[in-house]
Amino acid sequence: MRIFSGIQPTGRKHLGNYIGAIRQYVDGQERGDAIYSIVDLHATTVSYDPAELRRTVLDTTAMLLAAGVDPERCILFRQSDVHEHTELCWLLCSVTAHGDLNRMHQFKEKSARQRELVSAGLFVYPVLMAADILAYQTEEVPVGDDQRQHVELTREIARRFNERFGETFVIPRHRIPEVGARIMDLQEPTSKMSTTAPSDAGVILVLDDPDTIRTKVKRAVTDTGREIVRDPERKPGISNLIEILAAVRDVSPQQVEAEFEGRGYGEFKQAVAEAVVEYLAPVRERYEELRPDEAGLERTLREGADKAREIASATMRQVRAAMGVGPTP
Ligand code: ATP
Ligand code: LTN
Repeated sequence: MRIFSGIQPTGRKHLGNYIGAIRQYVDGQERGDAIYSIVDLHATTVSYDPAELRRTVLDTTAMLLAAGVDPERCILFRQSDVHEHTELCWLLCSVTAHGDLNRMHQFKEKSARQRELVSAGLFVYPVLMAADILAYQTEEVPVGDDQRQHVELTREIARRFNERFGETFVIPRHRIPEVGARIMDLQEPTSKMSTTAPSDAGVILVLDDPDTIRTKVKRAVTDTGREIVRDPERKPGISNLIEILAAVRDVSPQQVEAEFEGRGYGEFKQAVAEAVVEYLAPVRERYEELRPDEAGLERTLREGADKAREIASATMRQVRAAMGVGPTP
């Protein structure tokens, strides 16, 4: 089974990214033929600093390796190293409805946040994501819940292409985890934990040191009442902590509720904090070892890109032939 996912380059990956996506990448290596891309071209759709972008690609590469993504068992590469993605993005624009792009939640949110320029790239962002996925004839896309709509659009683009130009693309499906698909901000548990949150207080970074994690969990907003039960409407704060503990321990939220029945918020938070500290510590340690070797990280990305290009270029030959683009094959 072909698995593909993309992740934006930042030096600030958080617990939501880790639980919702990164750890599914590691599992994917067991279940199929997995391809993961650090999507630097997506990062250029909002204001950014070029030198920092180069660095954050390496930060994210080291983070994925530290989490257990293994270039011997998957393909790991930088999106911009495989030019097929940009070409396919353009070609897919011809079967993408402007109205569909207009409905994308992420575009609405991100465009509202831009201070200087809402770029056309930000609008076309989901088409580039569709190109990433379809270039590899992907069957399964591991992502967090916030990417559901983008994967749905990718399916629509693939269907429309196949209808218009003949059977070319596999129709992919998302793989969204049952527990931890939408980890919420600890300070504002009605918004998802995000790199771009106004404050770091509610965001647990994978690279936070143990004491910072403890402080953030201790100060997490809780709800009125004393029961430790999941009720995202009435008790978003406690529900989020239940979800985090369940995900980190790999048990169901019901098991967490049962374990903490009759116990207080203080004790519960302490258990959550210690579980998260223990969960992230080995990743942080491996990251510190791996990140300084920039030449090694670049080599990993280059080797990954060579393998990815082979697959993507085969798809592009089919796409060009089907669309009547370029010389007669
Ligand atoms: P952020 O909002 O933090 O910037 P993002 O979605 O814009 O995240 P990525 O870093 O590329 O950018 O996300 C990587 C993966 O993490 C995606 O599959 C996304 O669905 C998932 N993800 C992001 N936030 C959360 C969250 N709070 N809970 C679970 N999964 C998440
Ligand atoms: N849009 C995604 C990142 C992303 C992606 C992809 C995810 C780019 N290309 C292909 C899965 C498959 C995000 O914002 N997290």
